[in-house]
Amino acid sequence: MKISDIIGDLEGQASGPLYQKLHRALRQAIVDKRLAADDALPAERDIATDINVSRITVRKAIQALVDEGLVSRRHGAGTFITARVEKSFSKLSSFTEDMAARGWLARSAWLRRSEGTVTPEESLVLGLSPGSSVYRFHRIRYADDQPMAVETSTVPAYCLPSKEAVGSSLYEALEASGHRPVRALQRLRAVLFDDSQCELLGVEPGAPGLLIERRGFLPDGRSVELTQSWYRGDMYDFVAELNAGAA
Ligand code: 16G
Repeated sequence: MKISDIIGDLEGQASGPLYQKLHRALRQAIVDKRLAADDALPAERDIATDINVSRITVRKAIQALVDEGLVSRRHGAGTFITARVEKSFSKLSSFTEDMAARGWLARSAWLRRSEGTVTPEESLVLGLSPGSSVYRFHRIRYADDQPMAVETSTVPAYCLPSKEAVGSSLYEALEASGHRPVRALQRLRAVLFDDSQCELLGVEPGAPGLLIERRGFLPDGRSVELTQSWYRGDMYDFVAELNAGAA
């Protein structure tokens, strides 16, 4: 594989240091799938000779892709386009933001969007009085055209002006109404998708999934979100930074 055939002429790129131009060009090639998941990048020195830049420039551009999780280095084997999404388990980000960080466009297909009364279980988890109104959102989440997850969220009705306020991003709508969660509790469990989930996600029957339950809180401690996310097990790696001594 010759990188010059894939990214074309760097001079045509917007201004900025050379390594940023190269980084942007490689990033675009990954987003457009001209460089596909699991493809190996040529060695640094070969890229440098091929496109006539220094090895330092190539190294810095690749490091920027590593930092974004778009490529990963496999010891002794080289640098590969990441096939799976590396998702931080300790960052309170939204699906839309996670996808945007990789240059992918998040979209959703609505399965259900409804208003109702809190169930006894939701009432306990969300700390809402029986009879309180909630909105429920049930969506298939896509990255570009790739189905990634199925999600069900319950949000107290006072947190949004209406259920239609949620367009493509729940967190965007919550932020706009001043109710974006600032803290969350999460638990993650391995599951096997049931038949209907497999159909929605376009995966083989019995494919593995990750069920992540998130309870999000407002600064004053009230619960704002109870979400169950079924993420495709073949698409996600969950990563977290651990510090010795931290509580
Ligand atoms: C993520 C969250 C989910 C949240 C959603 C909002 C995890 C495991 N789950 O999928 O709790 O409701 O993002 O995404 O991260 P949105 O703003 O794109 O609708």
